[in-house]
Amino acid sequence: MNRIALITGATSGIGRATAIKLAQNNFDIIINGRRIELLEELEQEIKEQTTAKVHILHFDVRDNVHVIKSIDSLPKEWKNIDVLVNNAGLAVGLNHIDEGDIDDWERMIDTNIKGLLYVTRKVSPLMVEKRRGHIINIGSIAGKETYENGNVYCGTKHAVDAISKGMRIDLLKHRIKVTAIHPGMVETEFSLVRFKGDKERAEKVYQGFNPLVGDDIADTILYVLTRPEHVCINDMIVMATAQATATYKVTN
Ligand code: NDP
Ligand code: 8X3
Repeated sequence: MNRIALITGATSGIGRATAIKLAQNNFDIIINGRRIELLEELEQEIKEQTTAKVHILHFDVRDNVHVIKSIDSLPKEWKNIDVLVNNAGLAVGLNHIDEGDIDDWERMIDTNIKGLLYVTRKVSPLMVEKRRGHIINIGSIAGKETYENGNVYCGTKHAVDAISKGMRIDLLKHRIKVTAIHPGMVETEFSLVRFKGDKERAEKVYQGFNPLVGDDIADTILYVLTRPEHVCINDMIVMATAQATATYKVTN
């Protein structure tokens, strides 16, 4: 029988690649994001390529009322969630702290910290009930190190790191695994969002550099999810070979 995985932020990048990877490897998939047309496209693609079942949950992780309603609306068989991938997240802006935009800060805090908490608060009791489950939080190298102009984004990802440790302790007695995966640079829509649609600036981030792609992280997630029942990978930093730290990388 297939396991069921709920992936937040599945319309693009790491989340999209993970949905496809898991669907190809004996998971039925609940996909989430705000762009409904991209969720429908992904559903179609997965159904054409695999035998996995797909269910769309269209909500904004920042809206707790909608998060609650969406999870409550799941048909009974889909409530049996085995895996939650808390992936939805973003960086907005890249400024010194004295020049930062408060709206950008709030979007990052609301999405990366509060959104992750809202979804976890609603899904984890379903796992506790059956004493089984695996939560994977997508942190970042920005949650392990802090770089110039990264201030609030780094803060949100440090919070994801700390919350992941707390979840692991609290959910231990229920035998629920918690894994935090911290990628270095991955070429996705991440920089386009960070630079508010400035394509040229976003492309420069990866110019001459050989970054990770979404599928590399999807592959890591599949590895983590296919360890024996008694093994939990707590924490992983995954970087491109061309990157050593948040700020130190080599170009071709
Ligand atoms: P993308 O921008 O390609 O994907 C982000 C996903 O998050 C999209 O599917 C987006 O969907 C979704 N999302 C954003 N805000 C919300 C929201 N409020 N509610 C629901 N879904 C939302 O970026 P990545 O794939 O790179 O990012 C995925 C995660 O990986 C993030 O948490 C990011 O911080 C982290 N990360 C990324 C790295 C990188 O270099 N790319 C490195 C380290 C970590 P939609 O717009 O349709 O809602
Ligand atoms: C994304 C990677 O280095 O831009 O989390 O913060 S970085």
